[in-house]
Amino acid sequence: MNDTSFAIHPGKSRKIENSDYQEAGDVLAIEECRNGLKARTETGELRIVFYANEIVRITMNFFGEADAGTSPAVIGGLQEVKLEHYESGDQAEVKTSCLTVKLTKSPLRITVADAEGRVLAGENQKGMGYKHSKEVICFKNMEESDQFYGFGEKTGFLNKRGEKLVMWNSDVYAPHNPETDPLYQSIPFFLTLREGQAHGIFFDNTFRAEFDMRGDEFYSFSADGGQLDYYLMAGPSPKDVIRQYTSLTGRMPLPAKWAIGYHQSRYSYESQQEVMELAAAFKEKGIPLDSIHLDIHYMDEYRVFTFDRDKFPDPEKMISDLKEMGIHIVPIVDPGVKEDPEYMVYKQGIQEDLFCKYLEGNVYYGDVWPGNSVFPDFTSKKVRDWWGSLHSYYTELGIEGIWNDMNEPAVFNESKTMDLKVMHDNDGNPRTHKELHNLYGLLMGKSTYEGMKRNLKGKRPFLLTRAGYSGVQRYAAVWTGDNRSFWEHLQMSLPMVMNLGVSGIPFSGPDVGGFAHDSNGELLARWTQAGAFTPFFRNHSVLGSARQEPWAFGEKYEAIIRKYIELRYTWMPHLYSLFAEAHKEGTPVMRPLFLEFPEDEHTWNLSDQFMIGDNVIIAPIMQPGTFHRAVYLPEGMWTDYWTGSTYEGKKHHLIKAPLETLPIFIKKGTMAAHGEAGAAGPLTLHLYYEEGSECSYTLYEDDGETFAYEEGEYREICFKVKCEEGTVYLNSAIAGTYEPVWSTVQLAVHSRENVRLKIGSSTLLPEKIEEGRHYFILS
Ligand code: MIG
Repeated sequence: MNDTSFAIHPGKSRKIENSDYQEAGDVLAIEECRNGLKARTETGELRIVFYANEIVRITMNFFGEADAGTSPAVIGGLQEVKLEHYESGDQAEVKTSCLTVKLTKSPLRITVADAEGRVLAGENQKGMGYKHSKEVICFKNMEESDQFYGFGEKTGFLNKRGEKLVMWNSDVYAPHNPETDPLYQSIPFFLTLREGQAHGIFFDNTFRAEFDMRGDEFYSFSADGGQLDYYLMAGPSPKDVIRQYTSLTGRMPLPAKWAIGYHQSRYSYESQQEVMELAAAFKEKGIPLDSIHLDIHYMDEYRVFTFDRDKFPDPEKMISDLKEMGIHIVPIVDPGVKEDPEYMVYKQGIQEDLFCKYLEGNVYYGDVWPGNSVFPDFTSKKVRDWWGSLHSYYTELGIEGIWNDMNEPAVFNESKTMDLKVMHDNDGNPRTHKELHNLYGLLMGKSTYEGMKRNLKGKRPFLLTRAGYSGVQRYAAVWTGDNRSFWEHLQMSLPMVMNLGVSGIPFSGPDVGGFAHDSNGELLARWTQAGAFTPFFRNHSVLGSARQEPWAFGEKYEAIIRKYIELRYTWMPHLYSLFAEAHKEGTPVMRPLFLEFPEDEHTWNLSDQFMIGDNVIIAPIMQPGTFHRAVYLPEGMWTDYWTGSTYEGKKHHLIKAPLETLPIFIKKGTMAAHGEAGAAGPLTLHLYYEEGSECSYTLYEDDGETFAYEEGEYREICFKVKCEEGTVYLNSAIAGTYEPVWSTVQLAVHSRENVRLKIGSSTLLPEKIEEGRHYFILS
């Protein structure tokens, strides 16, 4: 693993880039097609098709007709658009109300501009072309002020300007360094922020792909094969770009509420007794817990869809006893199926021809946990349906959540994955593993999620996945794989999860406490503080490492860890409302500050703070022995969540944060809803009073476990608030038929001065005033 100096021997010359680069030939003829234009070039075809006024798809096939088909990432179809089209001499132009695409015919160049004529993607000296008659590449001008975000799951800082990013789903146990790339997910999408405005590019090519953002004049994206096929999204705000990108690739379903609570995992809890003792310990210590994950040891010799009956004699009882304690079991399911003619899954799959195989017909075998194994061919609907239905094994035991691991797919061999020559069925349109590798995790997720959903008859499944491609958000939450119990990995997890959010995946998080290496009390306490606000919140660690349950490092740390797990539940109504927003708009729950303050350059590479929604800033401590940190607060006035002190925005502040304190700031003149763990306790709307301010706040609630919300059984309350002369004017609009189970709904106005509440024509005085909070009962 460790290189010696030989790696930089002067005799090892650098490969000469672009030596055999061929540009696309000139445009010979242009004709109109549905929602756009088709251009015949010397050797191939270019298609420019508007999916919406703000989204244009550009497809170039250098060697033949452009294929209008898409990868399974894309589910959004063509919307009606009003197009204008001009052509004169060497120039052609096609435009909607939001985007203009200009073509120069000789040499072929494409310039995309917005309605104001601002060039979003220009091509000067270089356009697009190919290498070695198969690799495709496209160059775009880079502007001095361009900042780049997204690209899915990447190490390093938030802003990817100056980086090269590779898309090839890879099982990387170690290391996860700033230069470690690629990891498990491939999300070939990025957002460019330029002087406060944003646009996006989604390069829908499933081959191994590369984004090179290192230059000053150009950036490029390329792939080892296929067409040059990309979508440009006009923005103009960063949130608009994410909305547009997720209109193409889909949004997350509403999560089961238990799935956004606290998860406890370990590689592995090895017996039924150990699991029951673990659950009892949480109860006894009064630490809220929603789920326990079962890693590979629960199975009978790593056969998926089995339990080891010696160690887990009665899984059904275990699961129902846990359910009574409010705890869900989430078992791991890997794609590798053990070669064993007496094992039903293997036998059926072989008999019905459901596993990945070579063109010649022989099944592909690879070594994973169960030894010699076969791999379901998820590119076939028949296989997806079969695999999905196998999950009745779990649902009949009362299981509602599944954890997919090793689905890059990972194989224990030198290439770390399946033979690239394997020919996937791809629903009758066979393609090599080389082409479809990056889709394996996505399609396993689709199969699993849809199968679980069928089997659960109206309940929301939870799926956690390691690998994925664009669109994975429709099926699964993502955890960021095998990190280590390093402070550096806590630091790295923030920009990683923020960029996943920008990339359309709002439900993700790292292994809290760190997976490999030994954690310690201080690290686990600080990581749990940050984890309380990452969308997916699971403590997980590797076999042989120091135990990492909340109490593992003694009472001092246990108390702090408990406090922050509880805080997660206090904030649940706010978080759940944000998940509802992610479901509807694609906007991430955990946000980089630039999403809300795109014009503020202090936010452009701010990697150690994040926002929850549009008004809460979290600034975790991520170094040992550190009890102060600098916090940047953007425009506005901000309240310290713990002390109530006010801080001025557009400034850096030195904030005190002893071990029990996670710095949290709430923008004045805004709201946040709090509840209580588990019980149907009071719902408290906190309003941080600011004289002269106006705000709106959308609270979303439903049963948290079924799809009844699709039938209107939800409650959405849109509050409108004005703070004027010591009076809070409150208006609310209600939608949906669900009756929430909150015992009461109260408003807590945080204000040093006396306040009154006005709803319509009635004026209310506070029921009580405590620590600067003025409480009003609303219902
Ligand atoms: O090669 O199932 O990332 O979370 O505990 C290791 C055992 C396989 C890798 C996952 C990790 C999990 C582990 N798995």
